[in-house]
Amino acid sequence: MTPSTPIDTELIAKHNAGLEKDLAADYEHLGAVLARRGVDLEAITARIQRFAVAIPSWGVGSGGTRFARFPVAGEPRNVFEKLEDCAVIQQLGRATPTVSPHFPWDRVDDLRELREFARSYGMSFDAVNSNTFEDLPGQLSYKFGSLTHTDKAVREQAIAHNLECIEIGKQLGSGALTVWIGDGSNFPGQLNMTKALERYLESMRVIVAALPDGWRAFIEHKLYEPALYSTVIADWGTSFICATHLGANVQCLVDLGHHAPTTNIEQIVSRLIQFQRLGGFHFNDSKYGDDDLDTGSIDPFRLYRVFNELVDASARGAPGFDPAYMLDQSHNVTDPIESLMASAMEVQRACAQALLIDRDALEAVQEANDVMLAHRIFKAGFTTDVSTILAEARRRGGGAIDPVGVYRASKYRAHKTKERPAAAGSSSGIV
Ligand code: LRH
Ligand code: MN
Repeated sequence: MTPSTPIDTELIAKHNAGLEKDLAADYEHLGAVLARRGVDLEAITARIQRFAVAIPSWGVGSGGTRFARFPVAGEPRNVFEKLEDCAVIQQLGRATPTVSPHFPWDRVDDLRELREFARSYGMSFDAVNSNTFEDLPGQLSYKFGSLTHTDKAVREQAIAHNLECIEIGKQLGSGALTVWIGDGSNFPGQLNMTKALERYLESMRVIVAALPDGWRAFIEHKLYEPALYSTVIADWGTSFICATHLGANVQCLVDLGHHAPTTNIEQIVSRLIQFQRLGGFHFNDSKYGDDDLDTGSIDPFRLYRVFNELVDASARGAPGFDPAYMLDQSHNVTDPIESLMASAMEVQRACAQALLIDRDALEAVQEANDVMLAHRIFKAGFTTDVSTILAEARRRGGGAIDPVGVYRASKYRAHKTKERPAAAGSSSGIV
């Protein structure tokens, strides 16, 4: 069944036709440059064509802050409209074949219909995200926590929600559950921190025991927010300890924005790979806190350093290395579709650049403690413009050489603005 395409394929072909000649010339030139460095351009392009990062369903709506949210016109009002927008990102960018859903934000009555709807666009579902950080009418409150709440009834409610997310995920064809909880405290003395973690492990054991064969659970740590003094799962160490206690199918998810600004995240990644507990990523960028800015927009060199660890692990065949790549961003001032297309490209860019590192040469000078040469060989990938590789991978995949250009030419947002009159108080989830 040929997937339906939200954007007119003629428009993509016409737009590409105007860019193909220059792309071919640039690609050939880059091929010559890389060949002199002993790098096979075709091998890199093939790797990038296979590269995939999941779209967060909550990312196609506008995000905001506690001060305000400025919804983009034609914002999706339900998960079906979110999937339509995700299909645009995939059709033009060719790097995002899966969507990571969030419940209850994406709740529907007929999950089979939802799965079929995604499949009709050639898309499928990645890790499902549970939500025990917001209260629903008629439910016990998560004000003082969820899986770690002092009240057993609240913990059981949070556990039941995660079990429901697993059931939903099974019907959607997902293979993993991401558990992020905001549990913690705002005042010293408010919480017995040891008991809180004991309650967390007790609750997670029930959830992990319900995981179907082949499924994984991802523990997502976060330094602070919404808790502003202590957070139960605040850092990779706590996440790692819990994962080792809970089972081989429990791993750690690294959201780039969930660390203190000075944290060496690539070293955390190397540790989690070494001990086979790297479950996956929520890619985004940040300057201060959990800013959820577009990936690669603030510190692309940090993303490159992270991908150096990932490419090295894959090159050496690190045991158990199978990270799930997902974006997790909040688009407060841009068109979410443009931001997500650009962000998926930045993840691909970091991967392609890290693939250019001459790892044998790097290892030799590292062993010899030739610091300057080691840094230069390491950085050579980052200082190489791989835009041509990304564009050629999109072109070969039937996508757009210039996704944002085609998206704007399609007037998709204008069409959706007419089709989707803003529903008061509607939100894609995050705020
Ligand atoms: C928490 C988080 C988590 C999601 C939420 C939308 O900050 O990163 O991954 O559940 O954002
Ligand atoms: Mn996240």
